[in-house]
Amino acid sequence: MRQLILASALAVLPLAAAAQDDPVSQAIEARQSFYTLLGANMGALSAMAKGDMEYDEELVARHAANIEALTQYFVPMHFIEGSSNAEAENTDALPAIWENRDDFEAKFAALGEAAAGASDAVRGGQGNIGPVLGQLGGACKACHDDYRD
Ligand code: ASC
Repeated sequence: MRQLILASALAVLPLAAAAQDDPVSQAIEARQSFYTLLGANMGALSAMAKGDMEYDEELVARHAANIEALTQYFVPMHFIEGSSNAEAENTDALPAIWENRDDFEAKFAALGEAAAGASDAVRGGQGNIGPVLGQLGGACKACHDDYRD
């Protein structure tokens, strides 16, 4: 019985490995990891803007700097052929991305532009975070409205 269980477990290993090695799954994981990082830093800005977290100038500036750095990363290259939510599991990426590639990439570039200077802009007091969040959130939303399910 033990051998049987072990044999069965070993038999499914290649399947699990195949799923992880699949370029579509890898691309989806990569881009979602990127948005997780972006969201973690946005969340910290948001918590400080709302007063759920005490205003800490150095900490908020570091989070904003992370957002500036992350938005220079070219995440559109992880939106590979075959990885829309019409073709793949576990993704909200709409096929419209592949039909409007230039606009999708322009909207991502606009997020980078919205983030530029954020690490300085959030300094000087809690009240300075809100406008930065608004600018960033607007760029997030512009892309989500058209390209995320
Ligand atoms: C965020 C976050 C988003 C955007 C979006 C803006 O903080 O996690 O996805 O802003 O809500 O509309």
